[in-house]
Amino acid sequence: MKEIDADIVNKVNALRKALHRHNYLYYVLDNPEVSDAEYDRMMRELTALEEAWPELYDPDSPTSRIGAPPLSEFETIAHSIPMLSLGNAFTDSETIDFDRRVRKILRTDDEILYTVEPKLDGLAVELVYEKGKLIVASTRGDGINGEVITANVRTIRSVPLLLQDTGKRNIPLRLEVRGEVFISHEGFRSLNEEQLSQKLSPFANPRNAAAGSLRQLDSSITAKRPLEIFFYGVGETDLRLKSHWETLQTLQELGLRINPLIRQEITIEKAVDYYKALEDKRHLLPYDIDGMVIKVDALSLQTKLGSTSRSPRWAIAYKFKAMQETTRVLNIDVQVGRTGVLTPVAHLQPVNVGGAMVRRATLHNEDEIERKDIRIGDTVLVQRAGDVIPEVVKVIESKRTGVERIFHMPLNCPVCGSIVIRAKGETATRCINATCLAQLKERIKHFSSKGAFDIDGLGDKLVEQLVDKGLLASYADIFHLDAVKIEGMERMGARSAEKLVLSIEKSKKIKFNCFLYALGIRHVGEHVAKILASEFKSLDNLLDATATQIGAVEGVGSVIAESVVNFFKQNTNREVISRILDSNVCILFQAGEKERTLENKVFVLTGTLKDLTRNQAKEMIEAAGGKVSGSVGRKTDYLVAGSSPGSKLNMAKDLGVEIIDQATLQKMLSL
Ligand code: 5U1
Repeated sequence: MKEIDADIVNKVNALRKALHRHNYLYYVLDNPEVSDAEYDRMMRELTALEEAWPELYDPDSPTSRIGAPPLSEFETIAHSIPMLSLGNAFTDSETIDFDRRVRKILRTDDEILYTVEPKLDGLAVELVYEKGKLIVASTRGDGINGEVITANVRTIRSVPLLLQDTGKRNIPLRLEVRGEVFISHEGFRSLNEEQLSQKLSPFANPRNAAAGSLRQLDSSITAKRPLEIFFYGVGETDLRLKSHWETLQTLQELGLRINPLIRQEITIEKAVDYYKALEDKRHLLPYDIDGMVIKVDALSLQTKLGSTSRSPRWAIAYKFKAMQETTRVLNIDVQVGRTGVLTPVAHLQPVNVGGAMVRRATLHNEDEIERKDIRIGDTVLVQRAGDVIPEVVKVIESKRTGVERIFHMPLNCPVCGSIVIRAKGETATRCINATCLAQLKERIKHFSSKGAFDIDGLGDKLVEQLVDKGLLASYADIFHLDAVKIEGMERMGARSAEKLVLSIEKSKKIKFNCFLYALGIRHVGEHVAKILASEFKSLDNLLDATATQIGAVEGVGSVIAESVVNFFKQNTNREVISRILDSNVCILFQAGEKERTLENKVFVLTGTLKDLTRNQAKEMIEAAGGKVSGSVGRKTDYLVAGSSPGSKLNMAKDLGVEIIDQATLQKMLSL
C-alpha cells in the first residue's frame, strides 16, 4: 500500500474545511467570499486528491453528495417527537381569535410576542445530526413515521453534511431539525427545460417537482434536481434554547439555512400587517409560499400551551388566498408558438385565483386534453402556481350536464392555414410553414424578451402590429426601427417611441448566452444557453463544434447537441445571424479565467446608466468575476451611479465607498 504523505492529508483536510465554510457562506449566509470558478477549482483539486488516495474516503467530505446505490424501497423511521401539522387561519379575525385562545389558555391579558415566517409550499423533512454529523433524514410521512431519504437529502447543496463549528457554542450531541424542501421558480424552469429536452414529461408545478425529486430511489437522479431547503424548527435536541427566534438564530449559526423573511417578536397586530406585506410581495419571491406561520416566541409558553393530537396550540398558518378555483371552460382555441407548436388554450369564465383574474389556461397538448378529458363547457379546477401560466388541474365530472363538447385539434394552422403535422412519438402538433406569421411574432417576442435581447418597451401588442404592418419580417429589422415607424403604431406617443429606440440601442451589447437564448434554438433555454456560452466562449467556436463535442458537455445531451448543430447548419439561420451582427450588435463573450479582472470585487448599482440596462451591467460584472449586491455595505467596493441615483449614493458616501460612473465601469471591464 502507498504511504500517504502528511502534506497530502493536511491538504485534503484543509480543502474539506474550506469547502464546508464556502458552502455555508454561499448557501446559508448568501454572502460568498470566493468566485464560482475558485470554488470549482478547489472542488476539482479535492476530488482529484480523493481519487488518488481512496484511503482518505470520508462520507462527509464536500465531494460526497452523490453515489449511494439505488434503493428498492424506502425504509421507515419513527420521529422521536411527532411532526404535527398546523392549524389554519384564513382571515384577520381568525388570526386574532388564535391570539385570544392563546391568552385564554395562558390566563393572561398581557401581549404575547410571536415570531412569523413565510410558509414554503414544499415538503417537510426531519434531519438528525449527531455530534455535528448528518445521520439520517426522513420525510414527514404520517407525522409519526417517515420514510428514510438520507441519501437524497445529502445531495441538497444547502444541507450541511457537518454542522458549522463557529466556536461560539458547543455542537449539540443530538439535533433533530425540521425544514421544508422546495424548488425555486428558476430551478423549476430549468428542470422542465431539461425534462423536455430528454423527451420526458414536464412537472406540473414546483411542489410536484420537489416531491418527485425527493422520493427518488436512485439518489443520483435527486442530485441533478435543483432542490433547496429552509429550516424552521427543532425536534429533540440537547441545545438549550429559550425562544423560537433564538432557535432560528442558532440553526443559522450551525450552518442550517433559515428564511430571510422571518420577523421576530411581534404582536398579533403587527403579524397581521406583515401578512399583508408578505402577500403583496409573494409574486416577487423566487419560490412559492402559501401563507405565513405565526408562532408563540417563548418556548416556555409553547410548552404550557401544548398540542392537540394534530397540531400545536402555539402556532397557526395564516394561509394566502387559494391558488385553485373552479370555473367553466367557455371555449378552447389554439395558439401557435415560435417553433410552430400548436398549444390548445382554454378560455375560462373569468375567476379570481389568489388575487389575480384568470381568463385563460394552457391545456398543453392534445394528449393532455384527452388524459384529463377536458371538454368545452366543463366545470374545471384551475390553478396558478408562482409565475407559471394557469392550468386546468382536473374536470369536476359531477357538474357535467351532457351538453359539453369534445375538442379536436385543427387540421390546419389557425393563422396561416398550412397543414399541421404530429410526428410519431411526439405530443406536439406543429405548423410546418416557416413563414407563418404567428411563428414570426412569437419568435420576435422571444428574441426581445428578458433573458434574451431584453428590449424594454417592445411589448407583445407592439410586436404584433409591427409584424402585421410588414415592418418586422425578421429579427434584424428590430435594429432598423426608427421613432417615425414606431410612432405610427396604435397607442405609441413620441416619448415612448424615443424610449424604445434607446432600449433597442442599449440591447445591441449582448452577452453571448443571452444571444444564444434569443435565437430560439429548440431545447436551448436560458440554462442550456449559459452552459454552451461558458463552454464554447465564442460564436465561432460553437459554429465549428460537432454534435459529439457539444453533446459531451456536462448538462447538454445528444438531443440538444443535434438541435444546435442542425440550427447552425441551415443557411437561412446563418444569414439571420449575419444580418443581426451587421446591425452593429456586439456580442460580449465571457472573459476567460485570466480576464476575470473584477474577481471578488463587490459592486452596487444605482440610478439609470447611459447605455446599459442594470441587468446587462450586472451580468458583465459577474462575467469578469465581480459580484453585484442590492445594498451598500461595508463590503461594497464600488457604487456604480447613473443618473437620478437613489439613497444608495448617500450611503456609499457615508461609508467612503468609491463611486464610479458607467464609463469607468466599462474601462474596468476593458470594453
Ligand atoms: N415556516 C414554517 N413552516 N412550518 C411548517 N414553520 C413551520 N412549522 C411547522 C410546520 C408544519 O410546524 C411546527 C409549528 C410544529
